[in-house]
Amino acid sequence: MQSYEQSLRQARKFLLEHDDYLVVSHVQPDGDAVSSTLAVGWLLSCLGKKYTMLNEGPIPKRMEYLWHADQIVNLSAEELPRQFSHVICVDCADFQRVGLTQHHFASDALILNIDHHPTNNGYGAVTLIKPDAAATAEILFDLLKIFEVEWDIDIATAVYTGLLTDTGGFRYSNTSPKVMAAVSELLALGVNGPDLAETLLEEMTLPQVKVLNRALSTLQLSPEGDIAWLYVTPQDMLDCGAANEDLEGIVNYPRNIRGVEVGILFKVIDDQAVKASLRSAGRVDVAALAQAFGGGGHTRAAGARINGTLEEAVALMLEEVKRHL
Ligand SMILES: [Mn+2]
Repeated sequence: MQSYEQSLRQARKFLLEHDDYLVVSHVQPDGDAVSSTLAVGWLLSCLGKKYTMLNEGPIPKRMEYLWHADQIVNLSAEELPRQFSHVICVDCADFQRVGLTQHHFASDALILNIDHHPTNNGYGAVTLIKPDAAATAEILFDLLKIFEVEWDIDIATAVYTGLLTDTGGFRYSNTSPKVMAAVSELLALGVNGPDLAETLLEEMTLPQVKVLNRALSTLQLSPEGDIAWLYVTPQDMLDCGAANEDLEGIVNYPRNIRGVEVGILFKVIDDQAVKASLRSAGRVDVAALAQAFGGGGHTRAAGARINGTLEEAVALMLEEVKRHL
């Protein structure tokens, strides 16, 4: 088993040795996914390398302020008519998380896998995985440090964004002394912390408030009061004019209820599939729970896709949660 320092050096070598990279992250990218994609892009631009940043879908509007955010190719709107031999995957616990972007990987592509999910299965020719890192952005903070590049406000803001969002505003248990030391450095570079917190964590769109209202009206609790769940249907999304990113944070409401150990948001995809977002108060490892359904994530925050109707998905998931309680 190689050390973290060895992995950092191997990743460095991978980035120096080749050219014309494809940088991708997971479907429905969150703050860490977007900022990690951009941080790798920023580094490659400093190194004078050719690179293309790509995601299966659009990046959330609230992250449009980030350096070169508009240069991440959105596969649902644009075409990318070629394949790449060198790919960097950030914040993707398994290969399938990259979604449709994988059609642009050459069959013999060399992959650099940079991630912090404990459920990462180690795909790729080079792996840089640190399961106790608060965010993939924290790993990029370390990686950027071993290059001769001069940090500016753009890269500092990108790294800060990943740290801020994956720690829930520096509140979750992953907010380590290391995170705060990094944050201290980033603030000293001029990052506007309060502005970013407002944009990324506080501000809500009207569709977001409307869909939250809908979701809350579906709240249910187990008889013991230790599991709480809500759901959102495609019709709710349509009626509220909500996008996927508007669902972010809703799952915290059931979990925040006193006495609840596991909170779940079920998002109905169609009559054959349901997406479940899981949050744990600490006693249950929801990553293990999600893995039972082919999903993954972190001990306290995870997700999975369940085949079946809403009723079937709820029944299956509740049964699995009870087994873990
Ligand atoms: Mn992350």
